[in-house]
Amino acid sequence: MHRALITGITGQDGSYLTELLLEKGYEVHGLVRRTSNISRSRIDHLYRDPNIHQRRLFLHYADLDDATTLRRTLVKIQPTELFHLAGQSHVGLSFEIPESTCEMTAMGTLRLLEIIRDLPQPVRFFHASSSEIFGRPATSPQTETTPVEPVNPYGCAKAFATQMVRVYRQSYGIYASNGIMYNHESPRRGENFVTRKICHAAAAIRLGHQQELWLGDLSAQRDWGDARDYVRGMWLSLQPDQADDFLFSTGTLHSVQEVVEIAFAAMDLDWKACVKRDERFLRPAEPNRLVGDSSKARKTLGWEPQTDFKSLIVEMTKSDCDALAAR
Ligand code: NDP
Ligand code: GDR
Repeated sequence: MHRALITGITGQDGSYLTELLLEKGYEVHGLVRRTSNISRSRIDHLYRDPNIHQRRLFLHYADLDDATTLRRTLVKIQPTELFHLAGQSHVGLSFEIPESTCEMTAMGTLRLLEIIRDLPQPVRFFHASSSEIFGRPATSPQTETTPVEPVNPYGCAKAFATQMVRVYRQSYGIYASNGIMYNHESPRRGENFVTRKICHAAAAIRLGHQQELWLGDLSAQRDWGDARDYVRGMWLSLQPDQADDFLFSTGTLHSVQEVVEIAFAAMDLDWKACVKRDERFLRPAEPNRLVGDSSKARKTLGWEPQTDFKSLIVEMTKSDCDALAAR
């Protein structure tokens, strides 16, 4: 019996990973934190399905800074695989709230590793690391061995967590793997990440709900992939006999302006008439040329991204348009 525990189950990746694991016959447990709003829109369709919720999908309250509850939950569930995806995931915001970002993303990961170290039964641990650990790398594309040099609080927290996963693997023989993930998007992406912000705005402008879109640096570039490809990579990362680190990327850079051009064209709009620059969305430091070489994951795990950049942005824009039109 495969039993998975997912931290961050209500997030973009957590929701797709849950669907993938249920398809594969897993019993899935997810950690959720208490919030004033109980709507968990990305997993509501699973939660409302009586054949799934409380039969094959179970939710448990726990916050990443509550070691006692984390320990109790892990001891009770006895998962065979633990996917650790929870954390403050917005890079720009990490400049505003560096302490809580590090508390959750860095210390939260260490807390889980410490609990796993004491568990009587073995569990395979996956950590969602990030290309942000590389910051402004001297070489492009990056690989699993590129030196770590983060340029923002989020990247520092992920770098700490990534290295701790390696330390626990090497020192205690724990099965703990890092997936070094480059940007990945979907119609379920949070609305304050740039791709979703643009796709949502293009749809809202088309439908007359909004007139303008305010953005920061249009020339910023990222290696953008599809979240559904990347959660498959997360699962694949825990299948080899030995734990290891794997980098997941498409290997291609695109600019924020290209996202704008594709999304606005999908809605038959002239982006130059609608997009304005807003200094508030500029960051104190930007990473440089974050583009990954995922040869190791492709060769060792047989991982292959299946969606191209343009189709992804068009899908996201149309999905927002349909959702807005249905309101
Ligand atoms: P999201 O922001 O969509 O989801 C984050 C999840 O973490 C949510 O379920 C959130 O819960 C939960 N969470 C946040 N803080 C806490 C806390 N204190 N205690 C318990 N749960 C908490 O992120 P993604 O799904 O996009 O990303 C998943 C992981 O992968 C993150 O760690 C992210 O940093 C990392 N990553 C993502 C990449 C991407 O491009 N998407 C690329 C590289 C790494 P709630 O719903 O209550 O807010
Ligand atoms: P990123 O994603 O910081 O790469 O982190 P985001 O979509 O926030 O920014 C990408 C690039 O777009 C520029 N940008 C803007 N960004 C936002 N959010 N809003 C704007 O208005 C805007 N205008 C321009 C940014 O400056 C940046 O250069 C994501 C997250 O999922 C992390 O959790 C993950 O680790 C990394 O990807 C890999």
